[in-house]
Amino acid sequence: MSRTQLNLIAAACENMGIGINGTLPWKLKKEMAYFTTMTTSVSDKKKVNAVIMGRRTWDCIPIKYRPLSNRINIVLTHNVDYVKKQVPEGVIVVPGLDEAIDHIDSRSDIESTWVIGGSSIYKAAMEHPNCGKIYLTEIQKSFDCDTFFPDINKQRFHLVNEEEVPGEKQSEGDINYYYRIYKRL
Ligand code: FOL
Repeated sequence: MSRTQLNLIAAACENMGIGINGTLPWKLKKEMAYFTTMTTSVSDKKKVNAVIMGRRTWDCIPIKYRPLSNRINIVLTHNVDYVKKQVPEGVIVVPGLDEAIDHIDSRSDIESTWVIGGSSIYKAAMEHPNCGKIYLTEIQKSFDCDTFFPDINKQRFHLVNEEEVPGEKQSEGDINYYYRIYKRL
């Protein structure tokens, strides 16, 4: 029996866009700091968190920031042998979500697991029995996007108010957003 719970984290705009031309459509410094804090924070100082991402999301992270520091980086690709040669030592390369979960289950030093995109990985994670919560930043503006966050099935996921994230409207420049959490029923 797998003990790994998948938490999704994403920022999406009004049209549910999450990316354009292999990058983020916006530059939101505090929102990115929230991503870093949420994916890095542990309650047991002896442990670390894991981040699971698709190969294109790996490519979208600036070279100076990858692998994402203080987190176990797991990259999903159908081309494991090729991608393994392209990423630094220590990065885990696996063909799918189930293999990523098996890897995490096999070790005792991982506290929580964050699925950080993109579209197809979010969709697979949302449909996976191990899916727990979705941490979605809802940006109150439309951006030109070519990749989108998959539909959240509101029958299976409901909006919750958790103490762990600020509930009030956030603002950076002329952009407003909210930190939302959806929990699986
Ligand atoms: N979730 C949320 N809430 N916001 C995001 O921007 C986001 N982005 C991704 C996945 N989930 C998200 C995927 N894209 C970095 C860059 C792109 C990216 C994810 C992470 C990155 O470079 N992160 C660094 C900090 C960079 C900085 O401070 O500018 C890190 O250490 O986390």
